[in-house]
Amino acid sequence: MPLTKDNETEKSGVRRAALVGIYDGQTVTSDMCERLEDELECLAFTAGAEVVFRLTQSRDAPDNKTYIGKGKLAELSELCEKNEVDLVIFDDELSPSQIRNIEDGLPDGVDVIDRSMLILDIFALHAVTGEGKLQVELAQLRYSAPRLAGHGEEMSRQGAVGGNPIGTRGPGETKLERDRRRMRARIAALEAELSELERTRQTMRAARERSGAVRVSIVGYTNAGKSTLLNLLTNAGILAEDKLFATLDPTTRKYKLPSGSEILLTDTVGFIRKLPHHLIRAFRSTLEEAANADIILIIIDASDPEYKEHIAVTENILLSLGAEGKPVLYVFNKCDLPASSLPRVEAGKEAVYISALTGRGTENLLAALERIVRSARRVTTFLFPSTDVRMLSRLYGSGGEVVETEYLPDGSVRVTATVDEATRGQLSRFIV
Ligand SMILES: Nc1nc2c(ncn2[C@@H]2O[C@H](COP(=O)(O)OP(=O)(O)OP(=O)(O)O)[C@@H](O)[C@H]2O)c(=O)[nH]1
Ligand SMILES: [Mg+2]
Repeated sequence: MPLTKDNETEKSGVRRAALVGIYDGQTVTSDMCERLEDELECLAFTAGAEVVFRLTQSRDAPDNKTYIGKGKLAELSELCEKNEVDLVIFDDELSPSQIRNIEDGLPDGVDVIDRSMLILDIFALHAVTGEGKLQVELAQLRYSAPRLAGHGEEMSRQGAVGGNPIGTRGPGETKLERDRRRMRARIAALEAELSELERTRQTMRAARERSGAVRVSIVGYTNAGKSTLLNLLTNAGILAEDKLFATLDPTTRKYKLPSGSEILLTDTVGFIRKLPHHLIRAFRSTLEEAANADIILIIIDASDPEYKEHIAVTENILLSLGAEGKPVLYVFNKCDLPASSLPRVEAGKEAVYISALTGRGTENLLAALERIVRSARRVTTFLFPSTDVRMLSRLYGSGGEVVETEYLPDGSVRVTATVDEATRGQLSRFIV
């Protein structure tokens, strides 16, 4: 992909990049734009590029043809020439025609990529497991399919002349058509392979659910410290580093809370603003697994001035994955670092303050978690033998929601309901 391309810069391994963004002055102020570009620079750095300069333009909306205005594009072209830049990164997803138009306005040999492509590149660099690699490849193909350049469309189609030669698409097919067909075939193959893997994972998930341990997922903005926290608690040995999207594959570890109850903690892929929808789609099953936990820990980098935006992005992605109504604990991390002010959450939400690096504050995190585990409701199936059917009233009286009731021929009753830990404890001998 672009950041490790075959030109002279490959010798040093680093491409010289420029960042381009626009801000409207209202939803995004120039101050905020600066910080958003810091984030883009981090992404570029993570992907192996060196940012030489940044260019921003204040305008209400992107230009249809060239994203930035014509004059600005000319300025960008000059700056690229002067600074020997060979890669320009735009902070938004560009349309295929915008990419072409911008490239036409820049010196030869300068590549244009957008934020989505940059994030896809990072995912491709960081994917480790087979499933992660397949998910990234699928997202990349879906992203590039509509962007395949139209070169060759004008090629002759002799083979197609005089009817439709069944099974001999070869000579009549342009290179573009062939590329598109291959892409479609590869996409279909990847989808099939991934759904097979997903089935295996569902079986494992079902086994975990039967184990009765409460599932707690650690989610949050990329680089917030999710993996560091799981490592701190469970010595999971996951790679945690100051790079964006260090983790792509979920890791689950058992953890015993001080009171003795066992939970399953899962660390998963991080979120970011404008996370390409192709990635969300390709990683949907991974993300849904995180969102489907019994309890969600949202980890936030408390030292980041954009922390509120990070919370909003995280909450929105969780909502889109169907996690509404789950118990959430907000965990402000990196409290060992200086922050401009003590970050807070809205009234009614619960927050703790920790440093996953030094371990400070973990006792508060665990105490809060214990409380939530005790009150968290979980879907549980009970089987009451005919002799104990009266115990049903205790279940109904617990305030949980009954999902399904089944009266079996032998007089026993099987009930699936969402119940809290206390009720689970009282009725534990009936749990299936
Ligand atoms: N100062 C400080 N640094 C921390 C703390 N927690 C994590 N870090 C650092 O922040 C960086 C990111 O940590 P990770 O645990 O990889 O973050 P993550 O949320 O798993 O990130 P992704 O997997 O990339 O989404 C690493 O360099 C950590 O050492 C903390 O409490 N204090
Ligand atoms: Mg991580």
